[in-house]
Amino acid sequence: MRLTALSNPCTAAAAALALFSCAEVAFARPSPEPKVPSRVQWSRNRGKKIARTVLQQSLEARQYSNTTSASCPETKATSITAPYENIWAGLSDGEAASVIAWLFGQPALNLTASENATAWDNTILLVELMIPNKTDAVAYIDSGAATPARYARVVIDNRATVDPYFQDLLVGPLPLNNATASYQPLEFPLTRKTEGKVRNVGADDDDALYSAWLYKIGAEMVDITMDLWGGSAMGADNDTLDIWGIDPLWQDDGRIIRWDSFWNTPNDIFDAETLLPLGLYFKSDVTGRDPSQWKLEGWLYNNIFYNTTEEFRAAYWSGAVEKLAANVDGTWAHTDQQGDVLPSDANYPPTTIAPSGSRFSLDYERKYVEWMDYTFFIGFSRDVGMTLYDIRFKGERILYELGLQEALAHYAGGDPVQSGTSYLDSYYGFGPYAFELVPGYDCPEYATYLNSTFYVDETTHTHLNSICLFEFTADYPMQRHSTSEYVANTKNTYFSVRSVSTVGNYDYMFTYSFYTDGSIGVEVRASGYIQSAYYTTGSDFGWKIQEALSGSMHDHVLNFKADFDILGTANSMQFVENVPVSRVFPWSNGKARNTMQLQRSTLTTEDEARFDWGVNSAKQVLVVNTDAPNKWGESRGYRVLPSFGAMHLTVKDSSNLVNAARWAEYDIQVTRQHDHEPRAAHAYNSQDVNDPPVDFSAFFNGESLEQEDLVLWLNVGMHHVPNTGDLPNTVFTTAHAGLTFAPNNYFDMDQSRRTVNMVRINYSGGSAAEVETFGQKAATCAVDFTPVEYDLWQYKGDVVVRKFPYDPNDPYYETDSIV
Ligand SMILES: *[C@@H]1O[C@H](CO)[C@@H](O)[C@H](O)[C@H]1NC(C)=O
Ligand SMILES: *[C@@H]1O[C@H](CO)[C@@H](O)[C@H](O)[C@H]1NC(C)=O
Ligand SMILES: *[C@@H]1O[C@H](CO)[C@@H](O)[C@H](O)[C@H]1NC(C)=O
Ligand SMILES: *[C@@H]1O[C@H](CO)[C@@H](O)[C@H](O)[C@H]1NC(C)=O
Ligand SMILES: *[C@@H]1O[C@H](CO)[C@@H](O)[C@H](O)[C@H]1NC(C)=O
Ligand SMILES: *[C@@H]1O[C@H](CO)[C@@H](O)[C@H](O)[C@H]1NC(C)=O
Ligand SMILES: *[C@@H]1O[C@H](CO)[C@@H](O)[C@H](O)[C@H]1NC(C)=O
Ligand SMILES: *[C@@H]1O[C@H](CO)[C@@H](O)[C@H](O)[C@H]1NC(C)=O
Ligand SMILES: *[C@@H]1O[C@H](CO)[C@@H](O)[C@H](O)[C@H]1NC(C)=O
Ligand SMILES: [Cu+2]
Repeated sequence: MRLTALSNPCTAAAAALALFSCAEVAFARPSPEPKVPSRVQWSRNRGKKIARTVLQQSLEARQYSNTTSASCPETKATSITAPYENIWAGLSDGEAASVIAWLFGQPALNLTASENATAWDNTILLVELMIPNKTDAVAYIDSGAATPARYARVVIDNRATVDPYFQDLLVGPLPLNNATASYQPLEFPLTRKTEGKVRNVGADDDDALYSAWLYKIGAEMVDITMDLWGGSAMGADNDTLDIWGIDPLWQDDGRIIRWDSFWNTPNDIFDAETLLPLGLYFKSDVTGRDPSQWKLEGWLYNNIFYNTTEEFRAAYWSGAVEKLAANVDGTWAHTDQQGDVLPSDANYPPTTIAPSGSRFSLDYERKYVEWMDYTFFIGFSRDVGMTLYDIRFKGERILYELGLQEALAHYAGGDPVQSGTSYLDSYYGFGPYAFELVPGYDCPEYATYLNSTFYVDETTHTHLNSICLFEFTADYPMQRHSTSEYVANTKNTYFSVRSVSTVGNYDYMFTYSFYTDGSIGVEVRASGYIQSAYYTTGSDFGWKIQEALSGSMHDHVLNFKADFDILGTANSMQFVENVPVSRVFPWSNGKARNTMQLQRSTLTTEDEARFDWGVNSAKQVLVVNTDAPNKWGESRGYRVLPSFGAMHLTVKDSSNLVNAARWAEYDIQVTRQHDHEPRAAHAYNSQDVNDPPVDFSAFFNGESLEQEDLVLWLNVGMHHVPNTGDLPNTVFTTAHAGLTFAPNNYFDMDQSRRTVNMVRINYSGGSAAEVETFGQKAATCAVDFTPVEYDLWQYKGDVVVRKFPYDPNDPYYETDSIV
């Protein structure tokens, strides 16, 4: 539906200045009624919420503009063909289906299809592409060797046993054929050599943990929960309370210990549960798979510990227990507009457009991007979501790989649940929660979108439009200079690729940006609901943000792998530090002058390769190729620097994590690249924190780092102490961290001089004498501005294709999220 223009802000003068015609500006408004899917089922599964649309809907393409006259060109990227295959792109539908069918044909795996499996059956948890070794990939890319052999990485959830475990398998080569196909333990990427196996301490989480334990305890306590909060948590349809607790579980002395607490549940669509703790905690020993052997080890309320349920109940009904206020859902926890509308805010705000259409190219299928002097490929995996590969500038590789490794949210608190929480989010995965983006909000409306795909329960799910790519012109120029005779100024137009993963309560936005000066940015922003604490232990662990609520302090630490290849793989790390000195110069009359100078050093081995940025931002960290001097004899390289929020974990030797997140201990860590050290962490490190599948500290074994293939493991994050401004949600403005990689003597001069989107204006005596625009073209299209709300009716959620039995022609919609 299209309504008439409400106003036309374009004047002739504005049009001339903006270099595009404002001949037509059309405004549309949202359709009045929401389109509700025919039938929506809500169910809980593995702590996940599932919204499933049962009826088949057609997969019509996203429709953007609905133009009525000569409009601006298509803003989607121009389609091109990548120079070589995307060897990181993932399995095709057919490959995934063939691997699943083949695995079900292996009697030794004793597999049960997920839809029929109980907690005592073996199932397939993951089937995805095994990322090829760099050695093979580089031989293919650079030397024309054959494409690396394709294998599937498979994770089996072995639960048909009293000692359940996950196992990583390598299956291949692809395409599978009965004569050559095999599976083997996938052990080489792990530091722990136990055939890719790690125990599963959550094997009964979906089932027995609730039915035979937590709900049973909730039922035993129902007299008290009804009295305190008028609700129950016992698996009943009318429960208004929930029970959950620490992650990872305590793993001391061979025991598996949980601490859980009661939470109020929201009474509407808003996901506010993590804002509604109720302050009652209980401890249980859940070692082993027989719930009849599990033991309740005590209750905690108002900082008083009770050894048994009887003891707590007796104290409670004797009136000895002070009844504390409850945290209850309300508009304070809702993100919809509230409060007085801001002045003029009902008018549409400024927005950006792409009047010349797309200025970049994409191989949509291979996920290969060309923008200005840059090219790169996009890969996508369950554990970490989007990863960029073979990032080049003017054909020279800068980075072989750039991507997230793990994200930690380490809480602390006076209660055992906050104190025991240290989420290692790749356990849940960034891929499965990289939801569809919202055009005009998450990314400019003119962005180009790609889908991403992940495996779950013998299906592949596709997040539609979950990666966006767009150019953006910054609100500040790349360069400027004024004199009394001229002013010179250059636009700062950059290119970004972005995805957002909502892992439970938190939304992480990941953005990689490319600038015309040759610099590359990595940014993370966090929004969504905080996980809060019941306010009983005072101010040591957070601000009081509601009557009974503490903004629970926590560190977010996110690790990125940056595998630099500066003019080849042989690279070195140099430091150049500004240091204060007292120095005598030939011209200083024998007197020392208090000044400063540069102190240069080189990182020689992995023994010194775990460090922090240092005080006063005085130290420059450079990745250089000392065999590749520029024409002045300086080594060409890139500087690595924090742009915001460089940090490491505050907690030392975390009781929660032990060896599971050694990568979080320093700001920056450098290793020699090895095919057997592809990732700093493993999705199941939380399952055995003392002896995790990947103990990052084992990567450091004294190897030389001079003119070797180097990998930088870089931490950014936030020391997050949520305050009232985090209610109802944390905002992206301050929950923000990032890194910049900037050319350092890499080029002979600033590369941004190549753009024509610059101007020089000579002036004198009150008038301009020359306006030099370097051959820029004026855009003269009609701006057909269709506000984003109209198109948002195209939002769909995930598309699912069943793989076993393989049913490629009957996709359906289903979207999962974590509670
Ligand atoms: C798009 O434009 C066409 C032709 O002008 C019109 O028939 C149609 O109703 C418009 N669609 C929407 C959704 O506005
Ligand atoms: C699940 O079990 C049912 C009933 O035995 C069977 O018909 C179905 O094929 C099974 N599903 C799969 C994917 O094997
Ligand atoms: C195979 O799994 C079933 C459960 O699906 C289990 O009962 C049986 O013991 C397992 N067989 C072997 C040999 O482990
Ligand atoms: C491979 O083996 C399976 C199971 O034995 C059989 O069903 C299939 O037809 C075989 N495929 C080929 C190509 O021989
Ligand atoms: C749930 O329903 C049962 C049975 O109707 C009732 O006894 C109980 O009080 C209800 N619980 C809550 C929390 O309303
Ligand atoms: C609770 O257990 C602790 C440690 O076992 C013990 O010292 C204490 O006396 C017990 N308290 C009560 C009230 O039984
Ligand atoms: C995303 O998936 C949808 C549905 O399968 C498809 O129509 C669309 O072309 C895909 N988009 C891209 C960019 O491949
Ligand atoms: C990849 O590298 C690892 C470690 O060096 C090696 O064990 C493995 O065989 C390699 N994979 C392939 C397909 O060559
Ligand atoms: C403008 O300034 C540039 C740089 O000084 C000079 O080369 C050019 O001749 C000037 N043009 C005019 C019209 O004065
Ligand atoms: Cu936070």
